[in-house]
Amino acid sequence: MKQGGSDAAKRAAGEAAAETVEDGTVVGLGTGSTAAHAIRAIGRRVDAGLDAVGVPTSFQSRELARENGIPLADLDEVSVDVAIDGADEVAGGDLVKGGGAAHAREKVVDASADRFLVVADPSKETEALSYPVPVEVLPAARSTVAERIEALGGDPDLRRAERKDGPVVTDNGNLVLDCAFGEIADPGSLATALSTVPGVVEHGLFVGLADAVYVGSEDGVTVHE
Ligand code: ABF
Repeated sequence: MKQGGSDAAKRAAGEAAAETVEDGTVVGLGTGSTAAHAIRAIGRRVDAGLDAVGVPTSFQSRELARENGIPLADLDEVSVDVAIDGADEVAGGDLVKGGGAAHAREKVVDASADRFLVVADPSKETEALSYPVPVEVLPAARSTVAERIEALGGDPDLRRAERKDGPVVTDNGNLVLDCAFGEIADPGSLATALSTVPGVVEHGLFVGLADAVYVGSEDGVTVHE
C-alpha cells in the first residue's frame, strides 16, 4: 500500500464523504485506514440519529462498523445507495485497490452502489497507474495464473504475511499475487485480460467505477467528480 499520506488528510477525506450519507440509505463500508475514518464518522452520525445501514467490504470493516454502532446488512438483503472506499492509487477515475487483500468484496459492493465515492490522501494521486495490481487467485491456480500474468507482461509476486510464515489468505480463503506491470497504458484492456484468466477470482483494477474522488489534505478536501 502506498504510504506517506498524513492521517489528517485521510480523516478529512473520509469525514467529508461520510457527511454525504443521507437519512434512510444503505452505505457500502470500505476497507483501509481512510475508509475507517468514514466508518467512524458514520457511526457518530448514527449515534446522533442518522438512519443508515452499512454493508461491509471486509472482516475488518465489519468489526469497525460493529464497534461504532452501525446496523449491518448483507449485500443479498439490500441495495447499496452509496459506497465509500479507499484506494492504493488513483489516476482520474481509475484505481488500483487491494493492498488490504479485500478488493474482491470491495469491487462487488462498490460496483453495485448507485454512487461510489473514493476517499484518498494526495500521495495516492498519479497521472498513470503503476502500482502492482493485486490479483486474488484460487490457491490451486496460483502457478497457472502466474504464468498467464507473465505472458501479459506482468511480474507476479505471491503476497506473504508480514507477521507470520506463509502467504496472505484473503477473507475468501484465496491467495494474492501482486503483479507489477510498470506504467499501465490501458487499464481497461488489462482489466479485461486479467478477468479472463481461469483461476482469477478478482483483480484490483477498478476502471471507470468511481463517481467521485475525495482527496483530503491538512487544509480541506478537493472533490473530483
Ligand atoms: C482498501 O484499503 C484498499 O482496496 C486499498 O488497498 C486500501 C487503502 O488503504 P488506506 O486508506 O489505508 O491507504 O480500501
